[in-house]
Amino acid sequence: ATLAEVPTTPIPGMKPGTSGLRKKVEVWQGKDDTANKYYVENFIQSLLDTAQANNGGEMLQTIIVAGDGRYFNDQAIQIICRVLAANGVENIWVPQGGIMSTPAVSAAIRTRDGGAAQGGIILTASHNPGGPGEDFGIKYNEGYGQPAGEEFTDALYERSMKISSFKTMEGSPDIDLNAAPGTTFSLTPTSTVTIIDPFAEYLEVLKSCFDFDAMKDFAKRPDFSIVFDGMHGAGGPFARRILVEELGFPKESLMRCDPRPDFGKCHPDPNLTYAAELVKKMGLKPDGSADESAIVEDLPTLGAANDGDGDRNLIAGAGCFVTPSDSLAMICDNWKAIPHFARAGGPKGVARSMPSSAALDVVAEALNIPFFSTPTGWKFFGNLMGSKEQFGKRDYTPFLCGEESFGTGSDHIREKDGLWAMLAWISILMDVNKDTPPGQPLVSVRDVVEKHWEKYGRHFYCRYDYEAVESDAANKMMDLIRDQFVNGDLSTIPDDGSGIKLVGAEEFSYTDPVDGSTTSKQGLVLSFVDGNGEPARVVFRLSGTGSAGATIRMYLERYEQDTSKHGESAPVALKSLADRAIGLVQLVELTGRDSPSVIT
Ligand code: VG1
Ligand code: CO
Repeated sequence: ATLAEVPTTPIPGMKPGTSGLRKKVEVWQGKDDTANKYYVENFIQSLLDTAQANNGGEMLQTIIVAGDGRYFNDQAIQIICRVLAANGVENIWVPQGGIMSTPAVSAAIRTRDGGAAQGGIILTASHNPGGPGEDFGIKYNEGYGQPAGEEFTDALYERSMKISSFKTMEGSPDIDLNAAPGTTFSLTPTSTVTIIDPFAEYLEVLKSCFDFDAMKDFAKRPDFSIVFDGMHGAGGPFARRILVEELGFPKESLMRCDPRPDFGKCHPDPNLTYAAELVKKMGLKPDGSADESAIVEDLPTLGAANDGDGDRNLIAGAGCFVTPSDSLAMICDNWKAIPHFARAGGPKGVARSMPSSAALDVVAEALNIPFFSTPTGWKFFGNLMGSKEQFGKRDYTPFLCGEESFGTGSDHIREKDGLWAMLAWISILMDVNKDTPPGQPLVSVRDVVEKHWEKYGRHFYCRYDYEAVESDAANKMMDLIRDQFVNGDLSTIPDDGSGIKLVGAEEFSYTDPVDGSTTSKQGLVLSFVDGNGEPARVVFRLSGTGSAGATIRMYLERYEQDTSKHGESAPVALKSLADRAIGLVQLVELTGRDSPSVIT
């Protein structure tokens, strides 16, 4: 093999979005356009140049390269290893099989034996479908395991527009991704690829969060059962390793836990629409309400699903879907059930993304915990969790955070963590059942949820997604909201007879309390008062994870104190608010869409 410096030209459009750069797989393969021949090489060289500049001009010594197993995963790993080696990266860690969930990569960057890595290159388009014609993506995590922030990704993009060559090892044979952990391959006299065990560090950090021995005992109860849907993504093998091999749940508890390059032709997004089979198994109708014909005693006690890269979670109990915003609030309120929090006397900081519901806010207030509302995307939680570790400032750990988009996690790593959320719920069930004798019915997920609403009130919540909208039309709608509501006069808006009144409008921007950086245009927030005088809110945002066209997200939320009304299904309870907002922003007129692609 020879080290080569290959001339190339900048490829436009390499601007990472909410979470990495996502494009159609043919773009990455360079198949769609001859100008894209070296797409992966260009991107990785730009990434390395940026990381090197950030590292005081020194090339990073240790980098982990892993993916969620989607189509093109294995070839991309080979290409990337050659570019890393040619650039002088000394240690390259690749998991056996090439597959690792995003949370597991974050754990390995932080804590791997023999010196933490300085970065991780994660090959994933997360919840987007995979396979020919579908998406592939790459994201970069820095030395504390956290997703690279906007300063980094902006610099990467700048670099990609100037690049004139990349380095690679020509004629270097492929490494054997299936070799045993510990196997090494020398790509140059100074660069080595080491195959690593994908599970080791992740399992350790989970053990530091939860009481595995107690969970093992609880798993033996004949009246407690779980089901886990891996959606053929990277989370599956981790579920097998942890739920079955460590905790002793029967292997029949797992569904779709074998990773497949095309996710079995499914959309690996754990929501009510795409996890339909699990939703049905949990005795739920597609809108998340209980299916009255299901026999509760026959249903699993707890069900969960992960997305393609294992960082998202859907949580459901028998006949009870838990919205992600509620789940976050309930984990917070039940902090005593989770050893990681209990050891410290509770979380020292909590956060949610702005579009997530205010369910967490009221718990944080009751418990008197510092609370933050951040822009969408996990990178914004990173600074808060690393406040002490990275910046030497006030410590907010143990930290709890989450997003309405089925993301939940803590400071045990720097990513959201699908399996962590499931273990958190197992821990909650263990705690509320510590006095339930064998033979007596268990306190259920539904009981926990209803009691929580009784205590704090219910924040009805759901999200409408309008996928593949024409970009111009989507932008026009956002501009209309800015002109007419954020900058306009709300007192002149005519009533529509619904009793729902628009009382405020703003565009969300964020100043990071740790490093002072600001991020603007993070969502348009419409505040309402409903017919009963209770607050309601609708947020509009454009997605930053798509690979074509625009996706409009409309987030709906309404607070209800009255316990007798808590039983209603969320989409029904929010229908008139949705109609009011859609009318105000002229969504149908501007986009031509009279219904959303997905409601979750
Ligand atoms: C979406 C979600 C956001 C999440 C991001 C990455 O972003 O809304 O909350 O952090 O996906 O999740 P957007 O910009 O499309 O709304 V993952 O699991 O796809 O990395
Ligand atoms: Co994901």
